Parts: sequence; C-alpha cells; structure tokens
Amino acid sequence: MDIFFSGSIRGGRSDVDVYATLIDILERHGTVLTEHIGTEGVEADEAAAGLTDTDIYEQDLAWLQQADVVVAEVTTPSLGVGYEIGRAVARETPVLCLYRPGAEHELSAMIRGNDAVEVTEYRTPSAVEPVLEAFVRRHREARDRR
Ligand code: 6IA
Repeated sequence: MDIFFSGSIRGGRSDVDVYATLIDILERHGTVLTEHIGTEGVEADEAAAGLTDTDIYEQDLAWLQQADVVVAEVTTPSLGVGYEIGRAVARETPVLCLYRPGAEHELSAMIRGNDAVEVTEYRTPSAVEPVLEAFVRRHREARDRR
C-alpha cells in the first residue's frame, strides 16, 4: 500500500517528532511516499537541492495520485495539509485525519464536519497504532477485492 502522509511544514513544525513517529509506524504497514515530512531539516534540505515551490507542488500531487490512502496529522493547522485532504477527497482516496485534542486550535469544521474523511482523536502515536493498522488493512482488502 502506498501511503501519503500529510503534515504541516510552513504551517509550523512543532509536531515534527510526532510526524516522524507516525511515519515509522506507517512504514510497518505500507510504503510512505512522503517520509520527508518527519525530517527536521526538510525545508533547508529542499532549498539546498534547488527545489522550487512548483517542483514541490508537482511532486506532491504526483504522489497524491499514486497513493492508495492518505493519513493526515491535522493538529497543527496547515494550508497545504488542508489542500491535500481536499484533493484526496475529490479523487475518492480514503483519508484518515489524526488530531490531538486540547491543542491551540480547534479542528476545522471543514475536516470535522466532512463525512468523506475519518477523524481519530489521539494522545500519543503509539496509542493510535491499532487505528492506523486497521485503516490500512481495511483499504488494502477493499483494493484487493476490486
Ligand atoms: O502549507 P504547508 O507547508 O504546511 O503544507 C504542508 C503539506 O504540503 C505537506 O503535507 C506536504 O505534502 C506539502 N509540502 C509543503 N511544502 C513542502 C515541502 N517543502 N516539501 C515537501 N512537501 C511540502 C517546502 C520548503 C522548501 C522549498 C524550502
């Protein structure tokens, strides 16, 4: 299963360690196309590689089209994450959003009020592992039946 993990970059990097742990967990259940989201120096690395915003947008959309499922960490609000969720919903790619309650920002109604995305509230990455595993397994089985 190809998994697109979505997490804030310019929206703020305070959850980068959470993203890294979630990506490690997801790697046990499929291939994460966007491992860089959990890398501390992603912006500096990509600037050093000479990647433009257009390069990043096009690469991310290509991965989004390749993905069997999307897992988005939505505790830190991010325009890019919201955009990716919207594009995935439009393609009917299954989306699981992970949100830690008690955060500075309440979750957007555009996510919480959206029947086309699943929202799971959690406290720690290890506590949410069974949900991640079940989500990937369920959609792998659905894909294999098609
Ligand atoms: O609006 P945000 O930057 O928070 O959006 C984050 C989301 O957009 C992530 O889920 C990524 O898939 C995508 N994204 C945004 N920026 C990047 C990026 N580097 N590299 C990869 N994916 C990105 C931007 C910085 C660099 C050119 C210096």
